[in-house]
Amino acid sequence: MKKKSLLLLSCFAILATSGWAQPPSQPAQPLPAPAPLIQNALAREGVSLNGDWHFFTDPYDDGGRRRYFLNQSPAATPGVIEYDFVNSATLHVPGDWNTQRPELLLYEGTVWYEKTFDYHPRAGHRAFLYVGAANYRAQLWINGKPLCEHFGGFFPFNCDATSLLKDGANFVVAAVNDTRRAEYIPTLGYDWYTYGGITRDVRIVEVPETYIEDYGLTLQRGAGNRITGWVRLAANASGQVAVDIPELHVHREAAASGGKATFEFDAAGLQRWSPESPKLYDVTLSLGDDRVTDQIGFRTIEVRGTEILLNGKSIWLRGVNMHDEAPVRNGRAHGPDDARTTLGWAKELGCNFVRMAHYPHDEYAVRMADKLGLLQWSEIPLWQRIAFETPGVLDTAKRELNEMIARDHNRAAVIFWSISNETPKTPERNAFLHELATAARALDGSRLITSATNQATRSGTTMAIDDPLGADLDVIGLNEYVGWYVGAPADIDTITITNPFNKPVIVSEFGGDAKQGLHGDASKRWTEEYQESIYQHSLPAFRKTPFIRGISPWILKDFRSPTRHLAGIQDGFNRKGLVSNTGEKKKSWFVMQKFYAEMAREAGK
Ligand code: GCB
Repeated sequence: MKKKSLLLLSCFAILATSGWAQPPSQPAQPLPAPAPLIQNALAREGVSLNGDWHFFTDPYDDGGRRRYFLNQSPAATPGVIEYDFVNSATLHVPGDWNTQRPELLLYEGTVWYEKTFDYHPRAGHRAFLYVGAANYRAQLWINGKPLCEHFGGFFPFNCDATSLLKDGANFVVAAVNDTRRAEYIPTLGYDWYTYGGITRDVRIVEVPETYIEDYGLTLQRGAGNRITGWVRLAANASGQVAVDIPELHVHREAAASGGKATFEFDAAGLQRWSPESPKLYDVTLSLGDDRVTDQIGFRTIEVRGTEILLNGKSIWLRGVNMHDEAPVRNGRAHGPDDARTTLGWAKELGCNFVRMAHYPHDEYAVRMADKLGLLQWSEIPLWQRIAFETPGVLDTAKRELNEMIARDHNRAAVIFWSISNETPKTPERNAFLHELATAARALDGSRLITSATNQATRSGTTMAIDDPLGADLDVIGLNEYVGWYVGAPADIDTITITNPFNKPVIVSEFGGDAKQGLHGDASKRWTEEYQESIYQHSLPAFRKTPFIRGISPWILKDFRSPTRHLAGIQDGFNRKGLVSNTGEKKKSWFVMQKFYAEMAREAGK
């Protein structure tokens, strides 16, 4: 062989061992799926892994091949190791990466995280790694061994780490990738920010070998106090299960066989949950050594013709939309303080209802809504242009629906499961959403199924809701933007909204942008006065339409959106908030507040 080609060959060999000559690839073996979700995981025994995690970015997705999950030390490992978690910078978990470091604001791709922690396995217990949410794809390893992977940015998951954890120092490595993809839900584009990272709590959750995986308690529709319930044990185990509600002097036992026990009892003296009196009871479920206590409210929700009945009585929903962004501070919300502030604004506005758009919010917010008495709309992120025809997408939607309901099905505040927002009425979409609505109803028949549609046909002074999806829903959400995307604010004065379904309608969105502090003539877009006039014209129109049984303006607070570029006005924010992103109230806030005070007075609330 010639000298020159020998040299080339040896160069190639060096490159090959250092990794450069191979194409990047993910780990060869897909990681296992998570275990079934442990209900109320945050109330279980365990160890928090919140705090600082080391990280670095991996824009070329090279880390699987380079085996970053081994967390090797460059000093202590022979050969060339070109990463070093210990000396890398840190990100706080929970938290999106975008707003923690300026250089990550626009980063989209993979970030590798690592945390070393002390752990002492408990005899006779299983240990699960619980992640409240990681956007979008999360792959996890413990002590260099594969743990699991999860897809979907707004859902909790837990993976059985019992056999991987050891006594003493352990480490967990996570590769989180937030790249948008056509077949994901949400898909390639949407009007909110793709906050990447581990955005909710991480914890080791400990349960006995035989444990309660999930449970549900529901007040039966009707006038009585009959509660039905069920408990599911992991791995289809058998055992004697008990439910206790001390305040109601309830103690019931049931035998679980094949993993499931059911019970039914009358709760004499039960005080029903309502926005005016959001009563929660301590409910304890037990099975041998396993014991979990939850705070649960009891209420019924149903429809009768075009009315929504809460505890058998007609209710008009004084709502507001919100994204799961922190109040005042930038980035994703997290924890009870953020929830108290944001939902406190909704209370101050006079709301009895919030639409948590467009994906399941932080569990602390949902639990806070339970405490504060705010009825709630929960939604999967099936937003606008979803790849309805692509194989696998329906399974993804069903999985997300399942995971949303799995986490929150004991929250009294949640009355609506929403399956979609603003999708075009193609035959593929109609069939897809029909199946999804059926799946939602099968998962939870005690709540109402809804969706927000923008399919309405204008002709002359009529706006007709025109969407076959209505047939699959209990309550129809109508996104109506007269005065902003459609016509002028005063147009609504002469419009009659028609509804071909004998079902309640909620105006799930309406409003327009205003830059807080920008004042001018009410005919001038982007001013507080223009936004105010949309509200002034819209509210009487909604109020006089009998089948409209609630409204939720878009939106409580300005939020970050990468599609909003208007310099000096939007600057990267959707400005349809009633308050600015820094919490200042706009004129339309006061219009809404006054209207809700009137509606509450009228309802005697
Ligand atoms: C909509 C969408 C919502 C948007 C809003 C807007 O119809 O449902 O996600 O943010 O309009 O401001 O355009």
